[in-house]
Amino acid sequence: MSMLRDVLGCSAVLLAATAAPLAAASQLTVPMHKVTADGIGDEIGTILVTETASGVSFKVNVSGITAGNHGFHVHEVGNCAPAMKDGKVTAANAAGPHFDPDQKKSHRGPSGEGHKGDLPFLTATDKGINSVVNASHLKVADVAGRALMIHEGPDNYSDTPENGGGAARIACGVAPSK
Ligand SMILES: [Cu+2]
Repeated sequence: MSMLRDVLGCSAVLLAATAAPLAAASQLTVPMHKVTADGIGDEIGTILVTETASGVSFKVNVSGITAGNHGFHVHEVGNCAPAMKDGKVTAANAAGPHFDPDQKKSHRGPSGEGHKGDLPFLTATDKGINSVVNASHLKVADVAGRALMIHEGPDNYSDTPENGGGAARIACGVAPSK
């Protein structure tokens, strides 16, 4: 009997050890695509979203983006298709606004005080973007099933101009759901 208990005890420990990593999907790979009013275009790279001890890191590796700073956010809806905005078909507008579950209705950048989807802006060289940015106010679960968006313009982390000035949506990717 005591041997049986040992066997059962042992397998229970093994089960717990193998189940834990499966329960916490702590990394997502997001394929990024060019987006225009005509639709979703070529894949231009990926973003690796990883849960860390201090939030979430975004490892961005994309090409075909003009050199300079670009606004970068989590948008509400995991859909990169064009949709109507102010009477015009607009690139990736189906992704909706910045992820804002707490109804802050303010764009404040990565401080965590405004839209939860506000992230640090990205900087492209003439080779594209190859960098890592971190958001301490997020978990991977906040990103799952939503859209990651790169804008044409920079981001001054304020509401003036609207959404930090990023303007057009130029690259978009849907994060896998959990
Ligand atoms: Cu955005």
